[in-house]
Order: sequence, then C-alpha cells, then structure tokens
Amino acid sequence: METKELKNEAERVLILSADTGEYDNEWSADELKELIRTAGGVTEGVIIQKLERPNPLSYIGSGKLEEAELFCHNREIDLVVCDAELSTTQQRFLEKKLETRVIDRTLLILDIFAAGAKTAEGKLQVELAQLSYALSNLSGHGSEYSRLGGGIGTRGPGESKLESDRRHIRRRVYALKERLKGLENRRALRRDRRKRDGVLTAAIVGYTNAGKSTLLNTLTGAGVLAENKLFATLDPTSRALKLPDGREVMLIDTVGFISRLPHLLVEAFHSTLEEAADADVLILLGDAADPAVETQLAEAKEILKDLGAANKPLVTVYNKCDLTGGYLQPAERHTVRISALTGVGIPALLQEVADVLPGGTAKIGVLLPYRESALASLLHEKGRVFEERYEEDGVFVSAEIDRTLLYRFLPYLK
Ligand SMILES: Nc1nc2c(ncn2[C@@H]2O[C@H](COP(=O)(O)OP(=O)(O)OP(=O)(O)O)[C@@H](O)[C@H]2O)c(=O)[nH]1
Ligand SMILES: [Mg+2]
Repeated sequence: METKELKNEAERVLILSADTGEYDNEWSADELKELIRTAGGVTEGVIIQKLERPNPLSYIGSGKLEEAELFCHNREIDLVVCDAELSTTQQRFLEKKLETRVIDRTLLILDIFAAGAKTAEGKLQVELAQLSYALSNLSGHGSEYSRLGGGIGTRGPGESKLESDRRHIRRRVYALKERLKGLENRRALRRDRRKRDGVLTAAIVGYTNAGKSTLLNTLTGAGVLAENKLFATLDPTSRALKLPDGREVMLIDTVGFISRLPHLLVEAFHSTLEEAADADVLILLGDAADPAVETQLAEAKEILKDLGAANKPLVTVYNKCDLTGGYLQPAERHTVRISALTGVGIPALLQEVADVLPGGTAKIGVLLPYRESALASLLHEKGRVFEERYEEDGVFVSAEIDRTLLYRFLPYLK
C-alpha cells in the first residue's frame, strides 16, 4: 500500500472542534496543529463551535457543518481531524457529508506513534493501542475514504488486519498483551536488580517536545534523536550521570505526555511510563517558551499522579530559556531555569537533583581487588559488613553503606 507520508505534497487538513467548556479548545487546536505537522500535514483551517454537547450524529451543529463542507470543497481539504473522540456513527456521517476522510485526535496520535516506534517493544505497544482502538470502532470499518490508500491515520496494522473479524483481533490483542507482559516482567526484574544494587534512577518526564532528549544528550552525550516533532521519542533510553556530590544516577529519557492522553495509549505504554514513574527522582521538564507552560506542567503532574508517582522527589525545570531570555532562578523550591540546548543552568539543575535525591543506605556485594585496600577499610569504617571472603582475585565483601558512598564501589559491584 502506498503511503503519502512527509512527502512534497503535504495533506491539507481542516480541524473541527466542539467547544463544550470542558477544556481550552483554542489551545487544544494549537496542539492538534503541531500533531498534524508532525504527521506530515498542513492545517488549512480551524472551525470551533460552542455547543452544549457534541451532536451525536454530526459532532458539530448543522450551521457549522455547512461552513465545513464549503471549506473542504473550496480549499481542497484531504483530511478532517476532530478534536475529540468520535463515535463510528459520527465519523461515517461526517465522511459522507464532507466527502473527505475524517479521523479523531486519538487516531492521529496513534498514527504518529506508528510512524515513530523503533524497538520491538515500542512496535508491540503501538499495535496493541491500534487494535484496541479498532475494536472499539469495529463496526466503522466500512469507511470509503480510508480505503483510498495511505495518508495520515492509515499507518500501522493496515486495512487487512482492521477488516478481519473481532475474534481475530481479540486473539491478537491477547497475544500482544502476553508478549508485553513478558517484556514488562523482564523490565521489572531489571529494575529490582538495580534497586538491590543500590543504583539510583532519575527520569526526565514532561510534555512531548519539551526538550527531554536534548537534556539527556547535553548531560550524558547520549546522542539520542531530538527533533522538533511531537513524540520523537517512544522508547526509553538510559545513561549514567554523575552528580556534584559524586553519586551516580541512571538517567532515563522516555515518551512524552500530551493533554488528554488517550487512555488506550496510557494502557499500551504502561510499562514504559511505569519505568519513568518508578524512578527515585523525577526531572519534570516544561517548555518555558510555550505560553501554556504552566498548564503543561500541571497536566504532567496529573498524569504522574495517575501513575502512582505523586510523592516522588521532583525537580521542576523550565527549559528553552534561551528563547525567553530569562534565567532568573524562580523563588519556588526545587525549580530551575535552563537551556538544554546551550547548557545554561545545568549545574544548578544537577545540584537540585542531588538535593532532592534520597540518601539512605544500600546493600552491596563487591569484589575488591587487593590493591583497593582503602576501599575495603572504608566499608568497615563507614558501613556494616555482613561477610568477607578472600578469593583469588580480591576480597569479596557484602555490606550495607550510605548511598552517598556508592559511587566509589560501582566498578566492583557483583
Ligand atoms: N531553543 C531551544 N530549543 C530546544 C531546547 N531544548 C530542546 N530544544 C528543541 O526542542 C525540540 C524538541 O526537543 P526534544 O529533545 O526532541 O524534545 P523531547 O521532549 O524529547 O520530545 P519528544 O521525544 O518528542 O517527546 C528540538 O527541536 C530541540 O532542538 C532549548 O533549551 N532551547
Ligand atoms: Mg524525546
């Protein structure tokens, strides 16, 4: 199947939005424009209508629908994106009326995810989300316009899969969940091992495009892809980072958030999001150059709360301050202004991370070469030694030590 993806002729898109007072539709439409741009489209127009509640058949009211029809005709619109979750009835009705493909916000986001997933796990997660979406909209597969071949909202498992019957999809969903569960278990084991070894983790979280990957790159030289697109990162990457107090943390970069994150995506990406939420400290990044930064930060905190990470130590970071021209450090505690791109403010950020990172002790087992006798003495002086065994290539010691000393033993952990 041919796809019209990020090619010279971008798809021309019209946004429809029913304003029921539930959220800020203007802001949401701006976000949708960014999503459309990322998916390779160009937004030609936005029609927002104030309504008590969305029309069950046509989503927006009849007057605005006429306007939309004219707009689609005159401006040669290829695709209409509705800023809501559409029912199958609504989607079909609109496609007929507007004579163009119609998709909703969730499908648009799914499409971007499908184009961006790189690792096996990422792909499985996207497929699961897409099939869950297909299941909840199954009766609507008669869409005439989505068969015309390609375009935004058609990537992923493909029509043939979507056209197969419910039972088949359910079976596939089940198999995907099992495989993801296996991967999730493995990830949990890895996490447990890290905890046992006393390895501290810090996760960079926040809205998509806030600069999370750029920050990881600046701090660790990781060379992760960072670009001006939404959801550039789907798979978590981690790198070691040294803090000013000498402690070492595993820094994790992960998938970004977006407002009204579709539930089926949260579910599908649960293990990835959990990885971030499970960290010892959270670095919450916001794009200071975005007028809606406060809303973004507040919504990100809500999502973190849903993931059970409400009480984690957290540093709030206003990024991209090179664009706003202000590095005056905010008065709030554990809040810093930085530019991940230029590196300004990074030392202050590292200090904050060290400050909020819990101390405490860690149980370790180390094989210390005989030349490291100073380290062995350190364990006796500052820690609690459980066992000491002389072996061929060194002394094996199991002990409990203050986490601030852990970094000195990292090379010898068993
Ligand atoms: N001017 C400026 N641009 C920045 C800064 N940090 C990141 N950017 C830009 O913002 C865009 C997004 O950066 P990423 O690091 O990919 O953002 P992300 O949060 O990882 O985004 P996703 O992975 O898509 O969720 C890129 O074009 C970066 O170059 C900064 O401090 N200043
Ligand atoms: Mg990223």
